[in-house]
Amino acid sequence: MSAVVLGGVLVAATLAACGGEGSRNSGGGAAAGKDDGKIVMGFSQVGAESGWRTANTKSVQDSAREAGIELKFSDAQQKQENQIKAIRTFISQKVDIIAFSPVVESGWDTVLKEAKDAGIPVILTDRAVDSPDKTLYKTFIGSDFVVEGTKAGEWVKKEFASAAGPVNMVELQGNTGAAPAIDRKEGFASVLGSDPKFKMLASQPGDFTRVKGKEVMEAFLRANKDIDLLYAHNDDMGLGAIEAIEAAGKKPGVDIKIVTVDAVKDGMQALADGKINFIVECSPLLGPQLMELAKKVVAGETVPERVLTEETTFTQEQAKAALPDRKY
Ligand code: GYE
Repeated sequence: MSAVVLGGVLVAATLAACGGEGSRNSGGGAAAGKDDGKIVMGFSQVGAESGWRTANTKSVQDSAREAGIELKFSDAQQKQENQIKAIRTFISQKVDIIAFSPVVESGWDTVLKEAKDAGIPVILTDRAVDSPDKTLYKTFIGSDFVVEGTKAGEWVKKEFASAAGPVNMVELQGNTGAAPAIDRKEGFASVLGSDPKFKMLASQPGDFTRVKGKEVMEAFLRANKDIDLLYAHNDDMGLGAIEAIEAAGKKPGVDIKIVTVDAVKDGMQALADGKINFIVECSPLLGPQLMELAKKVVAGETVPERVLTEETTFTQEQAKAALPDRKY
């Protein structure tokens, strides 16, 4: 693992634990991985913060195996510095391609420039970066998070159409600075923000985790006696909040209506059980398309700048029907 030293001790340990085998190629820039015809992909994952993330990791790992792509997988534990180290390690290992899901939007230009200078193409998966220089990556595959927020807002508007108001809302955001947190907030506010009937009482990060979702919801409940609606940027935070709501003696889905994003199994179950009222789907199954794009990029083919994921929404009845076949 000598090449790993460049990336720092922490990442070396992470990669070793994940079965990374260090530098197997002997120079020659981006083409170095092709000595046995096998594409080598370095993948830096955000973490394991949610059911969505677990399903996404499995999709990437399974698809790499099926596509015959060797995957060097690194888990950043929701820390940007770990992702930067992992990417530097992949560069020093001369992988053929780097794919990553940026934990936050900003601060990637330097490391992306290093990859570009080393001749290693980068694919963004799931989350975007805000770099103005679009030549720093080949393509971005993932959902339109603003549209997801808009769908959530539109449901709320309809659900409370006949209510006199005010409709008192609270919001659990994803981790600060993450594309889905910024965009889901923006999409939701674009529908309800200018309507005086809808009042956002509090909006705070719950980091996309159940534990934090519960904790922040407890604080919301302590500070606000009359909450009509919770908008959680993912199912896991919504599920944590449900525990807090029940502990406060209220009925989730009835006393406080809940809308979330993702549609992972646990979320869909809570929706079918009447504890969540509406879920906007966000598909984590990005693996197959990612591997297809990676093969094209490594072969020098042009790929679209943006690959959008197709998604739907679920009511309680639709969740009951969809649950038996739900894969994640
Ligand atoms: O919604 C959330 C996860 O980036 C789309 O990250 C992803 C989000 C997903 O932690 O559950």
